Amino acid sequence: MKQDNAGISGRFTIIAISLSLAIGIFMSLMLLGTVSAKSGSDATSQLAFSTIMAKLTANQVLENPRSSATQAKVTTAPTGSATVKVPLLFEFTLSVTGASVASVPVTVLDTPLGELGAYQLKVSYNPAVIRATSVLGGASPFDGITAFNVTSPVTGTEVVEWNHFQGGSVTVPASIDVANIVFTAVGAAGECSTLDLTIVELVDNSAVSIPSVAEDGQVCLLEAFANAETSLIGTQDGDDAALPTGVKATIDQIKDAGSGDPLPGRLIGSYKAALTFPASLAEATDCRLKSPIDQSPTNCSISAGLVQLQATAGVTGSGVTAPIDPLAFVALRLIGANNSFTTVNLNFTEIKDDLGNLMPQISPPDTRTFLRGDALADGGISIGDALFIGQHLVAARPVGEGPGEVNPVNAGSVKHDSPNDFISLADAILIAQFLVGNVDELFQ
Ligand SMILES: [Ca+2]
Ligand SMILES: [Ca+2]
Repeated sequence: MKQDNAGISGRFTIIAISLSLAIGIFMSLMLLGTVSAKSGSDATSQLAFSTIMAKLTANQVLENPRSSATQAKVTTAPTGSATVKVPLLFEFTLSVTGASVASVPVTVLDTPLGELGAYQLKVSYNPAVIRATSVLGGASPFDGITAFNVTSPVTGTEVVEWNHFQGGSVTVPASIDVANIVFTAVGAAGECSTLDLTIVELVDNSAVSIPSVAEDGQVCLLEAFANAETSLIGTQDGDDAALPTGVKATIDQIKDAGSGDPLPGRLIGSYKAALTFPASLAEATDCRLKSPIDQSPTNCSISAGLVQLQATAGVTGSGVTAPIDPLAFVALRLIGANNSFTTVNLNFTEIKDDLGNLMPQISPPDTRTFLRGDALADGGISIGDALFIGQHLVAARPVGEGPGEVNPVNAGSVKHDSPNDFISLADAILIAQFLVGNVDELFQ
């Protein structure tokens, strides 16, 4: 360009020469800077240039879409760009016994030409939720780490930083786990910590920096998987002066699903259940949800052979610990003959903790079998059944399901009362009348 303009006026030539010199100097600086950056020189004069390069890299990062494989393929940079990531959401299930420990993988994707010579990474997190205790290797040739350190540069934040280099020049696959950060849970279930990943260095087999993008993630602490031990029990409703007879549902204990260990602190937030029985042999006459799990949305509806139960402990995030006895009471009347065994089932279709985690019922359904008139629950009708009722009425014999106790449903259902059945002398008298043939097996 300078030669082409040599024949034109001297004034213009001077301008042209000046312009060329300026461009030349700028290009030289660019070249020097590139080489210096790659060689890792520490010259102070290159700091400004490094800043420019950093900005360029940052721009490349912005143009390189995160977490989109389809769009990533559009990248036209001849050298390509690698991605280093931690899981977008790592669910950390808390253990019941001992420390809760989990390994979170760190993955490098799409290194140009499969070259990954060495790296140094750091991840910051919330130490009130998780603490890094070590960093383990990933896949070969990055199946170990060289050095790691945990620091707390800012209050409320902890940083684990580590590095590793491979011994040779082995190429790596398009996706390789280069490390596993071992975290111990210190927070409570439901708490989360971001995993803020920073790529300190990522170099190829010639120690040349690889353009790269970091993808952050998150760790959330989850309650241990739990099951609910529940029961269905024949009883009288202690909240009613008339003491109607029926069955109660209870949640007795929450247990770790794996170990079976009790989880006494686990909160129960809500439940849904169904009580079922043959409509020809029994009917429900009342349904009552019991405090403290009696809040909306509720259901305590009665239909033929079915009572639906549903309630919550209150607002989302609240709950109560087991045992919950009673959860609900259903006044139950036997309507069949005194030779027809009546089986009642309680199925919890849903039990949730305060965080909404499901806690399935252990060995559903809970079952009880009743026989109308069999007050002492020995499987048949005899004068002993009338005796038991008589003794109960003078407070000499308790109501219950144990030996020597008066079965409330079997006893109360002999003579039907209104609106709900209860145990009275009329029940005992009807049994006696049946035994001498005054009434039939339906006590009519
Ligand atoms: Ca009996
Ligand atoms: Ca009765």
